Amino acid sequence: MASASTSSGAIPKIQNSTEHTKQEQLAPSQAELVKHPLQHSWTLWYFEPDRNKSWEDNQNKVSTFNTVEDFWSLFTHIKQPSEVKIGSDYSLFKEHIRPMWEDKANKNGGRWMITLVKNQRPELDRYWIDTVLCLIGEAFDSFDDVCGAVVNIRAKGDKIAVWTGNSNNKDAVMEIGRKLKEGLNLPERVKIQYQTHSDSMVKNSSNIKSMYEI
Ligand code: MGP
Repeated sequence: MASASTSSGAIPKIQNSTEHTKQEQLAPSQAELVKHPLQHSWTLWYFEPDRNKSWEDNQNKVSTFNTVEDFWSLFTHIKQPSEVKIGSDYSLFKEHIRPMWEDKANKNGGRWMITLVKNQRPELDRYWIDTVLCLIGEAFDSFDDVCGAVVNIRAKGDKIAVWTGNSNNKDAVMEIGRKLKEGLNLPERVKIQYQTHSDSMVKNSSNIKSMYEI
C-alpha cells in the first residue's frame, strides 16, 4: 500500500467545525459504506453428492446476496468449481426459484448447455464466473426469462447451463443463448445446445435431442 505523507495531502488537515458542517465531515466514510445494489437477489446453492439422501435433500442453500460487494465476498471465499468434489454442483438462481425442474418457474423451461471435454477443466472456473457475471450483471434483454445457472462437476466432462423459464419463448431463448456465447467468448464453431427440462426428466443429457442450437 502506498504510504500517506502530509506533503502529498493524503492526510487531511484537521478543520475546525466552523469550516465544514458535520454532515460534510462524515460524507467520505459513509460513501465507503454504501453497497452497490443488484437488480435482483440471488441464492447460491451447493449440491453435495450423498447417496444416502434424495437428490433434493442434497441441495444446500449457501447464501443469498443482492449487492456487488456481497457477491464478491461470497465468491472469493468459497471453493471454485474445479476444487470441489466430483459429482457436486453449484447453482445460482434468482431468490425464490429452487434449482430444480419441479419449481413452478422452471417446469416449462429448459437450459442452454455448454459441455466441456475433460481436458477443459482448467477453463471451468473462468467459464463459471463469466456465466455468473452475465446473470447478475443482467447481460440479457430477456432477463425475466432467466431463472439461474448450474455448473455440474463431473468426471466424464463438466457442464455449465443457463436455465430459462419458458422453452416456447423462442426469441427470448435465442437472445439468451447468443449473449451467453458472447459473454463466454466462445468461438463461432463451438455449438451450445438448448434442451427442455421435460426431456431431461426422462433421458440423460447425452441422449436428448436439442430444441435449439447456436
Ligand atoms: P444431472 O446432475 O443434471 O447430470 O442429473 P449428470 O449427473 O451429468 O447426469 P446426466 O443424466 O445428465 O448424464 C443426474 C440426475 O440427477 C438425474 O437423472 C436426476 O435423477 C437427478 N436430477 C437432476 N436434476 C437437475 C434434477 C431436478 O431438477 N429434479 C430432480 N428431482 N432430480 C434431478
